[in-house]
Amino acid sequence: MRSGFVTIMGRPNVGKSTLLNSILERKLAITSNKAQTTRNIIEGIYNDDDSQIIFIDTPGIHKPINKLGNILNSKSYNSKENVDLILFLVDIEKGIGKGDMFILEKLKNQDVPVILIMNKVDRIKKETLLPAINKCKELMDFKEIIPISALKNDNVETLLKTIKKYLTNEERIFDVDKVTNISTNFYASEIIREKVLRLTEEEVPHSVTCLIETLKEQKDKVIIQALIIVDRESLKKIIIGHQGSMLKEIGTKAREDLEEYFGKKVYLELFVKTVKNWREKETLIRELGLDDINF
Ligand SMILES: Nc1nc2c(ncn2[C@@H]2O[C@H](COP(=O)(O)OP(=O)(O)OP(=O)(O)O)[C@@H](O)[C@H]2O)c(=O)[nH]1
Ligand SMILES: [Mg+2]
Repeated sequence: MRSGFVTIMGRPNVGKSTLLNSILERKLAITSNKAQTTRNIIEGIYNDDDSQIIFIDTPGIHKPINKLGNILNSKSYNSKENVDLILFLVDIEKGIGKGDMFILEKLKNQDVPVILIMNKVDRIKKETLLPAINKCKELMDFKEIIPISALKNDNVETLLKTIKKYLTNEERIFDVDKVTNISTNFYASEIIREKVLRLTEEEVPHSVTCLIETLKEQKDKVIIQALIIVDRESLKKIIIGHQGSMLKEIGTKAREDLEEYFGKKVYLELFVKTVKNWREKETLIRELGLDDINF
């Protein structure tokens, strides 16, 4: 029996959360084609007969342009403390760029072993793979270089097998029925945020926050009231859409996912609210008696 903590790091949008979901064979972390989808450290626990691996999905590391960006980056950097292994993900289609190199420099000066994962191999021509791997060998002393497609679940089994070699604990750390550190309320709010990110166009930035006001789980149904908070009146308009059409679609798509998660009928009511600034947002969250988990 082997167990341990493994952090998944990399630039935004390289597929970290997709990989976590693929390994766990369930949707735990939300994903979208927009950068900075993940804002919190999300732990997902993988169990099989001879191992337990606690995966830590982190926000993509990027050049911060605001307070939120700084917070996200520090959450990610801190995730490499006390882990057995770092999975450094890159997007093989885009290639290794300045942003990846910036993170690499930080990974060089520490003791935790690093595996380079070249994700999105489904997007490249086969014959370009080997030269790409050879080029990466020069960048750093990676313990291994593994090409995968997180989306198509390609080579993920091999990756798992490799990870197991680096686990240092000899007993399970958590009960086998524990899957994650995130709460039901947080998951529900994330699903709504995912639909906002996926359904709206580029003009909706990542300042969108979703909060659960009430979540009542009953025997045969779940009743949820949630708040979508934005910092501009124009964004509110986009999210509501023509005659409420966008908000309706966000609600329908979120409800479908939540029904699958709860395994019962979900009644979901969404409200959109504009706040003038960061401070007003924090006050509103406090008034509602909610955690600041989405920041
Ligand atoms: N074609 C292809 N697309 C992928 C693959 N893995 C992830 N994607 C897509 O890449 C986009 C970003 O994926 P995420 O998992 O949200 O990326 P992330 O690294 O968690 O991003 P942040 O949370 O913003 O740091 C999504 O649209 C995914 O569907 C892959 O193996 N192949
Ligand atoms: Mg993510």
